[in-house]
Amino acid sequence: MRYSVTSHANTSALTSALTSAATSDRPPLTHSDPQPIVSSDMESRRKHYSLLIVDDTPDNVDLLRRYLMRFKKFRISSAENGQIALDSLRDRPLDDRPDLILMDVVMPQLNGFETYRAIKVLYPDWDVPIIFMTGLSDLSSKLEGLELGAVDYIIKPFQKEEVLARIELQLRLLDLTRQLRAKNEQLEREITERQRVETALKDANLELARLATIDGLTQVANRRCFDEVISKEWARLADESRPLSLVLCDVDYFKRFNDFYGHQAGDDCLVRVARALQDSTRRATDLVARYGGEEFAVLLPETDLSRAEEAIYRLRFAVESLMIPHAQSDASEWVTVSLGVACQVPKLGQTPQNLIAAADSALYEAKQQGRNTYCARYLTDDRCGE
Ligand code: GH3
Ligand code: MG
Ligand code: MG
Repeated sequence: MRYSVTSHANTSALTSALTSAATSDRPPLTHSDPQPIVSSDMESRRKHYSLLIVDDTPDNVDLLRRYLMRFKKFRISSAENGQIALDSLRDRPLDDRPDLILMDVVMPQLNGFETYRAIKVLYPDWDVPIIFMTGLSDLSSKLEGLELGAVDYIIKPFQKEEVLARIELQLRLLDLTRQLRAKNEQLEREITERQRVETALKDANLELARLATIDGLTQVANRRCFDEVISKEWARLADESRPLSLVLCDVDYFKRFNDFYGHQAGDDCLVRVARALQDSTRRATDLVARYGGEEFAVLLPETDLSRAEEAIYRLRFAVESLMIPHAQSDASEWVTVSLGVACQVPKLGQTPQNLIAAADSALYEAKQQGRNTYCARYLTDDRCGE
C-alpha cells in the first residue's frame, strides 16, 4: 500500500515518532550488513562509508544493496520505514551513525520528509547528508525536500549508476567538509595556543619591565627608574614652566641600627620606611624611589616649595608613626629620617643635576643640624649654578 505525501508534516505522526524514538524498547531492525566490519577496527572502518537506505519497497533495497556492495567501500544498513530508521539510529553509538541516508519519500507510518524532520529534531548537531528517492516527480515535492535541507533528490525508477554517482558526489563533499572541519579545529587549537603563549609572553614582559624598575628589597621604584622619570618630568615641566620638587630622605643613624638590631631587622626597617613614604604621597605622578642604601628620593612634579614642605611633614610623620624602636639613635627613641628638599622650575637645555645637588646639600645640612629634621633650597635662575 502506498501513502500519499502531504506537503506539511503530519504533526501527530511526527510527535509519536519522536516520542517513540526516545523511549521505544524495540530492538533495531533490519540492520543488515552482508560484509560486517569489525567495529573496533577503526582503520578498516575509515575506508568504508556507512549508508542507511530507508525504503518500504524490499525490491528497491535489494537492488541498491546488491549493486552498491560490488563497490567494496560501502557498509549498508536498511530500514523499511521512517519509524524503524529512527529506532535503529537511536540504538547506534555516535561514531556508528551512517555517513549518508538514502530516504524514500512515500512510506507508511512516517514518510521521508517527516522522518527527516524527526532526525533534525532528535539530532540537531548531526549534519548527515540525506538524498530523497521518490516516484513523485512534481516540483512541489522536490522543493519541499530540498527546502527541508536534503542534499539531493533521485526520481524513481532510478538508474543504479546515477544513484552511485550522486552518492559518491555527496560522500566526496562529506569528506571535504570533514577535512575542512578538522583543519578548522586544528587552526582554532593553534590560535588558542598562540593566544595563550602571547598572553604568557606579555605577562612575562610586563613582569620583566616591572622588575627592571622596582627595587627588589623595598618594592618602590629603583634608582634606574628614578633617573628616567626625573629626566622625563624635567623635560615636561620645562615645557610647561611649572615647578619640580625633589626630596632626598635618609634614615638617621642607620649603621648603628644595623649594628644593634642586625642586618635582617635593618632590611625590615627599610621595607617599612619605604612603604610609609609611598603611602604618604598623594598624586599619581609623585614618585618614591630607593636612591641608594638607606636613602630615598621623592619626586614631586608640579609642586612648589611650600607644597613640598607640606609633603615633607607627611613623610616625616609617616616614618615616625611606624614607631620602630631605635635605641642607638641620638635623634629620637624611634627610627627617624632627615630630609633635604629642593625646588626648581626646570629649564630646557639644562639637566636636573643642580636640583639633585641642591636636595643633597639640603639633606647634608639637615644632618648637620642634628638629624630628624629637614632643610629646603629654592633654585632660581640666578642660583642654578650653585
Ligand atoms: P646618618 O644618620 O648620618 O645617615 O648615619 P647612618 O649610619 O644612617 O649612615 P651611614 O652612611 O654611615 O650608614 C648607612 C648604613 O646603611 C650602612 C649600611 O650598611 C646600611 N645599609 C645600606 N643599605 C642597606 C640595606 O639594604 N639593608 C641594610 N640592612 N642596611 C643597609
Ligand atoms: Mg643614614
Ligand atoms: Mg646614607
